[in-house]
Amino acid sequence: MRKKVYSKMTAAALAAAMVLSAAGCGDKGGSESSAPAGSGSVSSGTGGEAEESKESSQPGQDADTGDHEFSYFGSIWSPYQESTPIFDELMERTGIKVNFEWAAADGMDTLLASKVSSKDLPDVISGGTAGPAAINDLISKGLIVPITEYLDTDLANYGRLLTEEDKLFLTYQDDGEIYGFGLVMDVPGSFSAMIRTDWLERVNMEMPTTWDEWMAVWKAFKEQDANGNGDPNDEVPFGFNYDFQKLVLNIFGMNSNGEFSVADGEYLYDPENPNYEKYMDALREMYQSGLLAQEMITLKGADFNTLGASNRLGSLVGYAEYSKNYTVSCRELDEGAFFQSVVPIQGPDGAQAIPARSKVQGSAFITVAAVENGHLDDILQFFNYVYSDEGIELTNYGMEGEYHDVVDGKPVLKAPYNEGFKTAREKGLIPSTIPFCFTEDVYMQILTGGLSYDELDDTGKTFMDGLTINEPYFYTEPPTLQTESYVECFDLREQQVSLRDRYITGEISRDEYNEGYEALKNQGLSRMIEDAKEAYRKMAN
Ligand SMILES: [Ca+2]
Ligand SMILES: [Ca+2]
Repeated sequence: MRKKVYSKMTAAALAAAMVLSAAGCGDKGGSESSAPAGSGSVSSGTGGEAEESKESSQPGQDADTGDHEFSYFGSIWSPYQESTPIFDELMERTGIKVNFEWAAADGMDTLLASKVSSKDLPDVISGGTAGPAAINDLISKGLIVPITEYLDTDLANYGRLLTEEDKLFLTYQDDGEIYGFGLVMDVPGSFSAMIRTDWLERVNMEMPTTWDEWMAVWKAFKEQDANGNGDPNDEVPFGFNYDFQKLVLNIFGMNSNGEFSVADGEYLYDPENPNYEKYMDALREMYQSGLLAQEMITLKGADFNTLGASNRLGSLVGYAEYSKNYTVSCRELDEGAFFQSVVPIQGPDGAQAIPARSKVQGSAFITVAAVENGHLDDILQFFNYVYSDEGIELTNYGMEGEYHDVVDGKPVLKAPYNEGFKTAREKGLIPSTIPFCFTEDVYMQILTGGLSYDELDDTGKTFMDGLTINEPYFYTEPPTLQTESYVECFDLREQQVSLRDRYITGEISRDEYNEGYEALKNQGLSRMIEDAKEAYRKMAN
């Protein structure tokens, strides 16, 4: 489908069709929209006329002309606060009141579903770090307002931060529109490989660089008592979070997002990649030789952190900050413990890459209720300010004198705001619960507590190394293209993963994997693979 022409007028018309008619008052048509004062709310589906304005109108304020406000329903998590001096200052400066309603991340989806079913849509919905689970459904129902045209106009301060590639990443496949906006974080460093240098010393080996050298080191960790606790069999030579398969796929030449990579200009499902066999075979060999954790398939989230802190893991690829966190934890068991961040593991064919952190996230969405409530302009104006130079300074550095001083023309955070991300966030800085632009400069100020690299201790240095040494090896993850068949093939994709895992752990043979995979392709994966290629060609043209 071609790009929709979707002006504010058509958005209003759509809102009337989708929301008003559902609420049982759509047949008033033009007269309703020309005289909406005091009756703008459609939040009450069953209550009488008298109750209809209770939510959107403040006493004494005109719902359509005088008030500048909107409702914001968002996910919140520790250590973020529901109200902060930064939010207050944003509202003060823009003259727009944001009526926040927060939901704990695990209750968000249920609450949102109940709002949708009771036709009580908030003006803005935010899933926090990503869109809420139901967002694609809401978009397909026409309940979300595309922001594509505003990127050059009312939301130009956001638009200016996006490259064409970023826009591609945010585009909804079905209609070519951009709906979500959110965190912009231009800090590419995020993941790193790391290795216990104290283990290397104990097994008397040098820092590995080639694939063969890494394999030799892992075998030494396996065979010897590398952690020095008297038990030669409790070491896990290499680990990775099961959910971050991309961090291993790239060792074998697939610059993947975990499922797809772009190979020779074509968007390719990883199991179709000629390198995929090599990846599966290498992991199978490593698994069977005990170089990988035998509980590999369940190693994610907190379980992975437990392993990292257990003094049993010799090397890994994961978030750069693990090098600091795991070193600190392991030192409670072994004071010589040290995870040194290193450049990416070089694969058997010489591939050496690591994904950069995604720069943009589409996590917040404007609903058709905002248009109906007359709040669209306020929303665009508010967030356009958040992404302006002044707004970026405010959300990152707070108010001058209180949160930061200006030194040599540059904002410099004061203590305690520069002492850690948790403190900064608790006090309202870098508020990831709303869309904003997180600057690399403030990230580094908080990371280092205002110290220079040389002033950091070794745990700070290894973390910083993990963020900086990988720069020559970064690749941009391809987007996940939500084609119709991609969504429909959820179960088939899961079955492919299960086949892969059973091959790696030695439960099935190569022939059995191939047979199973062919069957999945016949059941629908083939179509998904072709649709994905086609969607990418269209998008990249
Ligand atoms: Ca061992
Ligand atoms: Ca041991």
